[in-house]
Amino acid sequence: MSGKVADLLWEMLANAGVKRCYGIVGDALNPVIDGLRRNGRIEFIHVRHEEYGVFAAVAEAYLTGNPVAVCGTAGPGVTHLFNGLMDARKEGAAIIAIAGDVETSLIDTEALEELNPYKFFEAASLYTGRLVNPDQARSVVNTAILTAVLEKGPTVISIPGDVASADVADRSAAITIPNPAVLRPSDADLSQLVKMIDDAKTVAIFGGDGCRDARDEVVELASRLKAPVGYSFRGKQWLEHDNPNAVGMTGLLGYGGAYGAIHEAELLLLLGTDFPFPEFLPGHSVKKVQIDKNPKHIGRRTQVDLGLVGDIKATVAALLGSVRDKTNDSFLRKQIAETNSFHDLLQHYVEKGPEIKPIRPEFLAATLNDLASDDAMFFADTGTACIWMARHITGSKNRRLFGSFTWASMANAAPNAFGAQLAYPGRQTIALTGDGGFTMLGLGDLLTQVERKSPVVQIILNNGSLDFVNIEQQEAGVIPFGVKFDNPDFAKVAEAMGAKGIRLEDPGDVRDGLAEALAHKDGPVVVDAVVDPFALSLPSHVPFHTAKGFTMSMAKQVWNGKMDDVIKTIERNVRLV
Ligand SMILES: Cc1ncc(C[n+]2csc(CCOP(=O)(O)OP(=O)(O)O)c2C)c(N)n1
Repeated sequence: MSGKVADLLWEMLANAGVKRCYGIVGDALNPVIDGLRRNGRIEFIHVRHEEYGVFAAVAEAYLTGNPVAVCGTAGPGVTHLFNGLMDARKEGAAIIAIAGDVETSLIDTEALEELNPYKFFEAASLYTGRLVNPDQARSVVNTAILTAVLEKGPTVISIPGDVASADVADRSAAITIPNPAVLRPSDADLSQLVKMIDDAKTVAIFGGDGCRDARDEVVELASRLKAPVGYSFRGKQWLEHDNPNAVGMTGLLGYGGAYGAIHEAELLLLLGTDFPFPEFLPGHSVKKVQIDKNPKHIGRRTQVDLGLVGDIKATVAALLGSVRDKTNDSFLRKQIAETNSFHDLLQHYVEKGPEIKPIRPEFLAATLNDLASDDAMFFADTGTACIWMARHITGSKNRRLFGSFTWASMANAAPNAFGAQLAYPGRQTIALTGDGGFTMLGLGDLLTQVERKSPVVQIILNNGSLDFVNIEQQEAGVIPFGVKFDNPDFAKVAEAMGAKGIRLEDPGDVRDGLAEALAHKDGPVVVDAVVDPFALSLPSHVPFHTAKGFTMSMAKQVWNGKMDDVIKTIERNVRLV
């Protein structure tokens, strides 16, 4: 290794397991990028928008567990990273952002492209180090890497070009990343929990991403307690498949018996979840116990009767040795029956789908679910794609479902899928994108996928609107506004850009079109699916304000002469078709 700060930086990142750096070059970054080129161990992924690179990196980091680097040049290149870094923070992805900085002689002079990295990254970054002296390099890079990996989130190293190209005295690039410790609650807390479980006639479980490596333990606990298991979107992929006690999701995307299960149980166990919609969680009528390895999560979404700090795997394993099995399964059977009847309801537009034009998104998603491979990776844009993925894409041991579930940014799915495809070449990678989301960020970087011949399948829900907000506005009882726009034929656009384009307008073409897209291995595919913009989605449990909001919105639309839209919405959602 030659002896510049930039060399030490890349060598340490490579030693920490970083395989890729996504970003765009620029003059402030030149000495840094030159170091990356010299090093040769980390692949540089040139993207057309820095934010796209970060979303790709977030998916790579989340799925592989490895840290991933991103970079942007001083000022605007750096600000383009920001939304993606917020996503990394919320989704818990270990990202190290290399931010170009102005020369040290210009710091604090309001120089061209200067920004204060401490202030700017404060909301997103778990640690920000600014290298103003080569002697800081080893320590700052070490801290940035360890913080990102162990605290699972983004960190920033801000580097002025003159420091990057300066000689460094301490060249020790070895880096030691300790394995996380096993975290288990105290015996006294566990005994209290065992007593609460044994005393409760009925127990329900609601799990999140914290159950990622604890699936078997949670499923066994549920089986022994005859407890229905609901989950957040992040928990779905771990807790739904091969689990006879699974009862679906609650919240706006909700389906199945989850809402009833968690509201009607005597005791609710919240496992590894920071579920952000308190209005869908029960109040004081249900006793609640929350277990999470992050103590800050305890009780912040809803008041709990007992909070335990621990890994779900270790904690539930400890419980399994102590709790008494329950014998009465009538509560569980009731919630399963509820779940089954909701699944039947969901099947309506799936079964009718082949006859309904415009294409029903339920039918599109269910057909995709049917055709995709058992280890496919699915990514949903924030928007209605989340609803259809939550309800119609089933997980399996090897399938993965991911999105901007906690930050809820638009335009995440296509870049997420691109990053996943780079990490797992050849594995089926499917982005369900909104037309708003795809034109926000996915379109420009389709060129990146084309260049790399990445076989990413992006399925655009072409509904000519920001439909999720359209639904939200109706829920709130206001007249939909600012949500409609015109689209080109995305299949033709994709073809012009060098990708494969498939346009789906007729429901009869859906199955063959999707099968063709999934079979295409030579590069990216864009499926332009013209779907029903009037398809509504209501949660399995409709809160009073939501039902009232819809009625109000419909009434106001009638008064404002939008009778056509009202009729179409009603007609297309009350099974007249
Ligand atoms: C960057 C960003 N801007 C705005 C929003 C608010 N928002 C959430 S969903 C949504 C609509 C998404 O529309 P589209 O991508 O077309 O998907 P659809 O809901 O129509 O399926 C909007 C505007 C957001 N979450 N993120």
